Amino acid sequence: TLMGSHLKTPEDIKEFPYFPSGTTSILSQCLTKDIWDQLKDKKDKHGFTFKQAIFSGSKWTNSGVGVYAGSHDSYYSFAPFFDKVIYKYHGHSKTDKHVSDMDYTKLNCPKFPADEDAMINSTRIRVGRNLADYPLGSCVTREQRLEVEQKVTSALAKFTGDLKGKYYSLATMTPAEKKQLIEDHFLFKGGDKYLESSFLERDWPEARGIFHNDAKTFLVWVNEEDQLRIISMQQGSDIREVFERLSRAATDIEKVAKFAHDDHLGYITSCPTNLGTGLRASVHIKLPKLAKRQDEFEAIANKYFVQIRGAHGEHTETDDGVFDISNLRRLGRSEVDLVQDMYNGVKAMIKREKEL
Ligand code: ADP
Ligand code: DAR
Ligand code: MG
Repeated sequence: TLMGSHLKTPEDIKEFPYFPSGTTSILSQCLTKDIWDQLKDKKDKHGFTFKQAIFSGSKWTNSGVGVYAGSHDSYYSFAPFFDKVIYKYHGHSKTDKHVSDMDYTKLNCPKFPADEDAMINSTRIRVGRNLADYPLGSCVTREQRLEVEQKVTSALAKFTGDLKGKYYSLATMTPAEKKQLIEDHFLFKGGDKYLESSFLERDWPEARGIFHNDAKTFLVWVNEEDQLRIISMQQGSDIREVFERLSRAATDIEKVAKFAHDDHLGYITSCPTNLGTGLRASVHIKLPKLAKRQDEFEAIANKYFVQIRGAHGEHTETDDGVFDISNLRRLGRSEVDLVQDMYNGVKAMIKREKEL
C-alpha cells in the first residue's frame, strides 16, 4: 500500500495527512478535519508538536495506532485528539478513572495441568513506566535521556535478594552479546521503523541498556519505547510466580523513582495503547492446530480480549507454531484483571486446541 513514506519530517505534513483507502490505523479513524484545524500548529508545554505526535502513522499508514505522546502534557494539550484515540482503543472516556491493583494473591490462575503446561514454553509480564520529572522518550533531550539512565540504574543497583543484578549498556555491549540476548527474548531489538519515526530511537544506542538478575527472570529495559520496561519472565507456565515477582519489583522501584501518573490515565506511556497499567502479560505457547485455523484462532482472541503476536514480538511472524498470546486491554482495569484476561484467553485456546 502507498505509504506516506515520502514524509521526512513532521513539518512535511503541510495539510491534512493522506491515508490510502483501506487504512485502518486508529490515527486515521480519529483525525478529523476540524481536529486537524484545531491542533495542526499546536505544541505541548515541552514544545512537542501535534505533527510530531501523528508523524509515525502519517508516514507508515499501515500502523495499527500511529501516534505517540511527547510528554504527560501531550495527552492534555492535544486532548481533542487523544481523548478520541483513548476511547477508541480502551473504551475509556474523558471522565473515567484508572485504579491500579498489583496484588497477585487476587489472581485466580490455577496451575496448568501437566499436558497443558507442556504446551507453554515461557511466561512474561511487563509494565511500562516513565519518570514524572521528564518528558517522554520522543521529546527528551540527549542530556535528559542520560539523566534518566543514571537515575534508573543507580536505583536498580541497590536491589538485593532475587532482584539483585547488573546493568549492561547497549553502547558498550558486544554485538555477539546483544544478538544472544535478543535471540533469547531478553533484549529489545533496535531498528523498529515505527519507533524510529516516533523519535524514540534518536542518539541510539546511547543511554539504552538492560538490567537483569543472574537468573534473567527480572529485567529492566532502559530508554526503549518507555523509559522503563519492568519485566518478570521465566520458562514454564507459572503465571502467579511471574506476577508476584513483577509486582514486588515494580513496587520496590516506585519507592525510589516517581513515575508519571494521574488518576484518569493511570501510568503515562509513550504509546497511548500502554496507558493505565502499561501491563502486557504473555505466554509463548505451541498451538499448531489453531495455527491452521486463523479465523477460529482470531475469534477466540477477540472474545477473550487477547492479542496474538509472533514469537519474536510485535510485528514479527511466528516461526514454528509458537505464538505470543497476551492481554489486549491496559487501561480502566487493574493489573490483576489483565493477567486474568490473559489466563482466561489462553485456557480457552488450549481447550479448543485439544478438541481439534
Ligand atoms: P513488549 O510489548 O513487551 O515490548 P514485544 O512484542 O515488543 O513485547 O517483544 C519484546 C520481546 O519480548 C521479544 O523478544 C519477545 O519475543 C519477548 N517476549 C514476549 N513475550 C514473551 C514470553 N511470554 N516469553 C518469552 N519472550 C517473550
Ligand atoms: N507501531 C505502532 C505500535 C502500536 C502499539 N505497540 C506499541 N506501542 N509497541 C503501531 O501503530 O502499529
Ligand atoms: Mg515492544
